Amino acid sequence: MNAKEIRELFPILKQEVNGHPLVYLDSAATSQKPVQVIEAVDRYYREYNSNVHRGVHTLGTLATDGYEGAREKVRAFINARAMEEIVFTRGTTTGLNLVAWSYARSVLKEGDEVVITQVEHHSNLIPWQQAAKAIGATLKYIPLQPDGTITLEAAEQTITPKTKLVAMGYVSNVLGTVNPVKEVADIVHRNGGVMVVDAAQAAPHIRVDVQDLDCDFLAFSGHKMAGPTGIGVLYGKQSLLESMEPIEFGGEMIDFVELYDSTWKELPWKFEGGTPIIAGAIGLGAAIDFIESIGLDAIREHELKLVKYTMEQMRAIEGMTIYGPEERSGLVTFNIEGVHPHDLATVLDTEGIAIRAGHHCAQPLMKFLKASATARASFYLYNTEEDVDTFVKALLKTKEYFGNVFS
Ligand code: 7TS
Repeated sequence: MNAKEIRELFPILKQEVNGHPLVYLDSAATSQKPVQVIEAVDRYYREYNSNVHRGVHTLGTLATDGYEGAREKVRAFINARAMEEIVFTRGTTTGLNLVAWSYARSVLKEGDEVVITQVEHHSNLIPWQQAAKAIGATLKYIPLQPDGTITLEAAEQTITPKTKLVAMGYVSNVLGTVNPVKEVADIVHRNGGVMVVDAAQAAPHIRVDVQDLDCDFLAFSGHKMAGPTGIGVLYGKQSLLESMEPIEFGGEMIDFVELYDSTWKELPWKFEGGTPIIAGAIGLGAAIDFIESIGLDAIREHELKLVKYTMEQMRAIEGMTIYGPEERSGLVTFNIEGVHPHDLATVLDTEGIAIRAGHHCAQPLMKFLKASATARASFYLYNTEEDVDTFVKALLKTKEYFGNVFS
């Protein structure tokens, strides 16, 4: 299937916005959903909506099978050893917070080190800031190269036997950098720590294999990979998850409850207190089937071609700054001299083009880039070269407009 055929499977992309065919270049914020995912969620609500893990009635069994079937799809998708290692969460943010609240706060001690980078999304930065403060641990940053990349030498120098936890994004949501998380995990393990991977921008675009990476925890969101909002995954090595306490208590996650004490269900359910995100999980399962039917290699190849095509054209525009290294995932973050990114995004919107402008939830990285804000175009499997052409044409028009107004 080519990108145009794939695009046909996304109903939202068929509309006009502000009188122009929609060009959606904001998939790093959230991706659009194919008809297969929309229908899977719709079918659940129309045909077998019911709570899970309790009823003996037919709909309850169907809902439980759908929910747990989705867990197995996630397990296979990231090549985890066992379904016990797959915890459904609300998204990447919730997954990382679960590790910070449960694992970090119980295992780390005063004087231990937590290591992250200045590239991180706030969701993979603030939970560690807060945990380090609460514990009295030291938060350390791996120094960046001028283009925002991380070298293994810098990682080796920063990570020490005092480092009990390293958290790193697999793919940057601003620079598109694909970080060497497997190699960093090896450094972390040699020093006796655990490796946490933020795979929010990786899982939709590249093959994530938790056994190959040998990471200890890995979090991602369904909504960035063609699935519904409100569902995400925390992978954790079974022995670590077993040693951890839940952070949410109530229904669904208990085994026995007595007046003054209670016991928890086994993995993964002890971390899934309350009625779970049933429709979301079923939708995520359908999204995984969809992605696998296209193939992650094909998705990656398509995005690399698009991003190369885009950057070639953008570089020809005078006053253009493109942030990040040449080698990257399917996104371009940039600034055009004389045009504020918010103005740019607003003008592009009048032409039906959706891009993101701002700090992209990465204020420390903006500081490193010496930019208060940037614009970002991000691609997914449904974007075409025509989308890029429309986008570049609109960039030129906007630049010319602002040049004339302010000169
Ligand atoms: N980590 C990274 C690398 C991200 O890009 C995002 C969301 C998150 C974590 C948080 O994911 P959530 O699903 O829990 O919100 N990134 C973006 C973005 O780049 N634009 O909008 C959201």
